[in-house]
Amino acid sequence: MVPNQQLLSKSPAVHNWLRVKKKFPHLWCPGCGDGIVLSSAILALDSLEYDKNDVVMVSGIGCAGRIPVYVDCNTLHTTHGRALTFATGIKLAKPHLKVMVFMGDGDALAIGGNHYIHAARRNIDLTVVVVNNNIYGMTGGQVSPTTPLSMKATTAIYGCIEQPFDPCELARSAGATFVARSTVYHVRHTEDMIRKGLEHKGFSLIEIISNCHTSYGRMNKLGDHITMIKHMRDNSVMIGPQLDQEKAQAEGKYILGVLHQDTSRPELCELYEEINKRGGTQ
Ligand SMILES: Cc1ncc(C[n+]2csc(CCOP(=O)(O)OP(=O)(O)O)c2C)c(N)n1
Ligand code: SF4
Repeated sequence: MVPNQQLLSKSPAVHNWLRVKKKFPHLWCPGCGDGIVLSSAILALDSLEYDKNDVVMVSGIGCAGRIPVYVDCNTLHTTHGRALTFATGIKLAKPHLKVMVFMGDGDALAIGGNHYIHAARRNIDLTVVVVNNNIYGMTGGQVSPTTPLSMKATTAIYGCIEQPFDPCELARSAGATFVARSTVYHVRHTEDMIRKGLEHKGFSLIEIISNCHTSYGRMNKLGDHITMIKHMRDNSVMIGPQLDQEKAQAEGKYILGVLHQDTSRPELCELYEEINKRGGTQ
């Protein structure tokens, strides 16, 4: 596919950060939220004026795991569920690098669930974006740890009977020091949450609610991508002192914004550097 020159000329960030000639066309279904997450991440990086050579994007497998493939920086496309282990190694070896991780909900919380809680517990300085579409998108719609109760999947044809995880609550209770949520409807807000995550020193989790209309939407008769994204618009509330969180949760609203930030805990690479400086002495 010949890149759309008109589109490119309008957005310098696209010129700067995408592997336009090598990797396109992308493999996502038209209307998939993954493209919005990709552009928001690029705009966040661009606005912070990071040098591409200092940025690393790591992912596992899945539709969301394809996000780094299209970005012109250091990228590592690893095995399903293991992105955080590779990212941890990179960050410990080269702490000056800005390491981002992109995962789907299955990748992050099912096969990768163990790594998720331990990376958060360690408070290592990674910016972790979990694209939550409530399903295994790439493999055709199996149930994931975020599939809501009673919703259908190819492996839950009568409706899901398992209690789902809240990725933000899980990360926070495991020790993440920055936790935020947005949706692919809230494009600028998504960019802002990613930017704030990048600026935070420590384990940052940004959950982006996204649409998989092809699998999850079709199986649950949720309509096309536009209908699903409008549903996010109509069912989201911003966190703030006025918000009755319990009520919002009971009404099934998505609570968006920075849900948790703690700047008091030391970051893992800094502690590791201190030990190295002491050379093993007490
Ligand atoms: C070890 C291993 N197990 C299973 C798979 C098959 N597989 C590929 S992607 C995927 C799930 C993808 O779902 P998710 O992580 O939620 O991402 P999405 O595609 O929805 O973005 C699975 C099970 C695999 N590639 N490797
Ligand atoms: S299968 Fe779902 S998650 Fe994957 S590209 Fe299509 S819409 Fe997106």
